[in-house]
Amino acid sequence: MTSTQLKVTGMTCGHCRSAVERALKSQPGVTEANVDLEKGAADVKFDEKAIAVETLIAAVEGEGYQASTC
Ligand SMILES: [Cu+2]
Repeated sequence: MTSTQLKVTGMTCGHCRSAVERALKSQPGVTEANVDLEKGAADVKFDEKAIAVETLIAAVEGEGYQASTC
């Protein structure tokens, strides 16, 4: 298990926040995802053997937001 913080841009409201959180949590290997709307950050706990950070980023981008590693 490892955790990482992603920088997420494009979120404007609570709906955006839950969409990003849901997208991250639905990925296999992700155990926890907490999104901070004001900071534009997502803390993700995941199994690094099951999923790569690039895939987490792709999941966020699939919802229409921009993500990058800090
Ligand atoms: Cu929104």
